[in-house]
Amino acid sequence: MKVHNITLFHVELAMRNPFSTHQGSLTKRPLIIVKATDESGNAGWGEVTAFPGPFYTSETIDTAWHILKDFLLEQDSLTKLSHPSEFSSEFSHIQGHQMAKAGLEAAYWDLFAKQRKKSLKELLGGSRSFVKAGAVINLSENFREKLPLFKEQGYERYKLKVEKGKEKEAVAAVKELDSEVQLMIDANGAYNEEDLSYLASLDELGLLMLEQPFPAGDFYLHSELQKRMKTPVCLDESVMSLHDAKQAVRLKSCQMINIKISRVGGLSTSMDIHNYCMDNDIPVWCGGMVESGISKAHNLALASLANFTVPGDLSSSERYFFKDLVVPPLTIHGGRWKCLIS
Ligand code: OSB
Ligand code: MG
Repeated sequence: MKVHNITLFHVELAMRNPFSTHQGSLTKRPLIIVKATDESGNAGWGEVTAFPGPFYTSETIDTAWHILKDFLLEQDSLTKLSHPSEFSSEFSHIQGHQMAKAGLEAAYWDLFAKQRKKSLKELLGGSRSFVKAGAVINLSENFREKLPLFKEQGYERYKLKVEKGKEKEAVAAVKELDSEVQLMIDANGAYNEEDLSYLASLDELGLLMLEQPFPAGDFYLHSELQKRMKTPVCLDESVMSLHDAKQAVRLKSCQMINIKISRVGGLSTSMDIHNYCMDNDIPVWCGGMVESGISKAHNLALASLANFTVPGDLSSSERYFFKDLVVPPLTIHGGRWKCLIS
């Protein structure tokens, strides 16, 4: 594929409210935007969604800038790829830094789609005509206030971040508001071995799934919990590669996987994980990174693949930001995404 020039931009989006997890908080959203151009006037866009601090994974926006500038953009082979799917093996000698890689790879995929005059969805082989949306209610928000608001917008699945140990009372309070609601909890790795029995007792809540109860890297504890629990365990931070996904599935550490393009190092690996999970009867869904419309468009293309059977963390831009980078801002209609993917 022809790539003439790559430009990086630092941008910062103002957030309506802080986004808080057990690991840390986000009060404004710095991003690196990657633009890849060819000589015929085509431009492909990507976005690096690392956070300002290393609370979710070890990368930050500043480490990503450094890796992009001083390593990835210095590679001679950058202009010699014939297809964006060659990107991850070509740069596998650069260890880790999945988000820096994913942002650059995204610009390649987008440019390639534009050169072929295809949508990204078509290029990836997506089969859905719409994508179902879920919403996340984070630790700095009040679900009593947010749930009715999001219900009105049609979100079909709710993910709660709940203060450690308060899951049962939180779910009881949500069910009082709405007994039918499809609910899951994301613990962002807040628990440890002593909590196995408590976590197993959360089966009584009938959750859609329990996301990342133990820290990343611990496939053993997740597998112990999944043995004792009917509720599907879902992995997020633990899966940074296809290899991690294979370990998780083989060790029975989970029954679902949250795929974030940036966390796993790009769209190609996301598709590999999707395919591996489909062959092994593990449903997947698309995670979010409090990101701009550029990533969101890529997320939607990915989430149109067949095994994305659970609504993802795919909310409208206005949910987090006053202004999106993409105009008009990306918005759900009746709880579903139709724009930009067909
Ligand atoms: O665990 O998925 C997570 C945001 C920051 C850190 C971790 C997570 C999240 C989200 C974002 O849940 C969800 C979204 O973008 O809507
Ligand atoms: Mg998560």
